[in-house]
Amino acid sequence: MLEVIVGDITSLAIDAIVNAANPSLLGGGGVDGAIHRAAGPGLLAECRKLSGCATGEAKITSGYGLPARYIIHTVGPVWQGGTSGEDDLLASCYRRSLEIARDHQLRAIAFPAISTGVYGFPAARAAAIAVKTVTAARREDFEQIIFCCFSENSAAHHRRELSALHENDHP
Ligand code: AR6
Repeated sequence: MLEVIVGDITSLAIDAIVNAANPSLLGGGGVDGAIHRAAGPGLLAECRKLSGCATGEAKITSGYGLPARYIIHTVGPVWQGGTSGEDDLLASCYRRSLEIARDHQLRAIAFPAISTGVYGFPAARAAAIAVKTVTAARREDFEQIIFCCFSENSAAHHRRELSALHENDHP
């Protein structure tokens, strides 16, 4: 089941939440800062052992103080105008996060709107990529995939993309 909600991803009791991290994996602002604050210092200690993460890739840690069991840290692209491979790198974040979740037999996962904050990716374009990529992945492996948006505006973009897909299914 694909769902769009508005809320704080750190509050979700779910198998895994995805973090929009940076290549150091050592914390930052936005959702990354919120996740590190809520998870506590054990998370930073584990992240230090991971040797960072490339853009478009993902790595998993335990959830520590979060209600989520695991955190999948992915690094979205910084928006540079759209001609530097940003679309493909963003799609890769969603794809790799789902692959890692599947490898760990996780059945429920929540994504934030990766790259659409500090990294400046246009929200509507990012939502189209997020919905298209998640829909194309092997969704039958999951019970629940949530787009956890931080604003109504972001949620509206995701809902619009989901309904456009359904209209294509049933013309
Ligand atoms: N729950 C859900 N979504 C959130 C939350 C939250 N608690 N907080 C913010 N968002 P951003 P990026 C939304 O900036 O653009 C960090 O410093 C936010 O409104 O968190 O990928 C990292 O360390 C936006 O829609 O991530 C990197 O340096 C979305 O999450 C850099 O920011 C992503 O915004 C990554 O930038």
